[in-house]
Amino acid sequence: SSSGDYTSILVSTPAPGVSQITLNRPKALNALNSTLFHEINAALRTLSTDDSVGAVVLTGSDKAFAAGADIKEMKDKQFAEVYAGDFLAHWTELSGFRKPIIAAVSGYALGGGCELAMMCDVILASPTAVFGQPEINLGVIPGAGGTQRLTHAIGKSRAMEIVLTGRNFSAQEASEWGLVSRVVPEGQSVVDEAVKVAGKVASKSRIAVQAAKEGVNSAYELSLAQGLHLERRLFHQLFATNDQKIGMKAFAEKQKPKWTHS
Ligand code: CO8
Repeated sequence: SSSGDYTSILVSTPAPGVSQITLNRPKALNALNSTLFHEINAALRTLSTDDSVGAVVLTGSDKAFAAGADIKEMKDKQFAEVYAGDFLAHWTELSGFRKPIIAAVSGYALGGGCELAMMCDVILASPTAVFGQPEINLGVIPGAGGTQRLTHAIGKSRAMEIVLTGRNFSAQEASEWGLVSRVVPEGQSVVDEAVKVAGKVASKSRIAVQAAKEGVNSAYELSLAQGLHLERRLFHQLFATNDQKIGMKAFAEKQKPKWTHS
């Protein structure tokens, strides 16, 4: 579907090869209800088959990346309904998207909002970003990666403190702990910076980028030996591409490579 069909997100093209998805439920601080998530999935499905798109920026507003799953939508649900219907299982679709997603986080990234950012490949934060997994304050626990991806990213003791106390943490802490790749300096737009990173990624060979993402992600799933094996096989496979020939030839001839993405 075209971006005109969406009610809770905006889709734009801020730079060549870059698509931007902006969460747009300002009155609810971008709380993630099912409409919003289905729209993210639909947009990504379209972008996945659009050869002009090399990378995606996912962002919210200055005040909120996303303040979590929509509590008002969840509050009256019963066990049988959430279990039988596998409530929120559709949230996992984004993590299977094969092009890089750069999250640009300003303001609140809480609960499902923090988990959504962690499903992305790179997180950039503005100094105003506030992260947290406050689910414990609602009588539940994180359900979309907060006990898993956060622990991988920042370690057990810190993840335990955050998940058990429900306290928020700052952009500065997120950066020191390695959850975000960096905090953009005050006065600089985190979205502009994310578009720059995405633009740079989009300027590379798409097929090499895809293999690189697959390789890094496998570090979270496989043993070191299996991961190194997969990495070497992916590396070998790239010798079957035109872009490997183009890239290495261009280097040897001191030229700029013109990728064919094949
Ligand atoms: N859900 C629904 N509505 C929300 C949410 C939310 N998560 N967050 C904010 N809103 C709404 C508020 O209700 C308010 O609406 P209204 O104007 O109609 O009263 C509006 O947004 C503005 O919010 P506030 O007035 O509260 O704004 P403040 O600036 O005073 O406070 C806060 C901002 C601190 C972010 C506050 O809104 C807040 O604490 N929000 C809730 C944060 C939270 O608990 N998030 C976790 C939710 S649970 C979750 O994400 C579980 C994910 C599980 C995934 C499982 C997958 C299988």
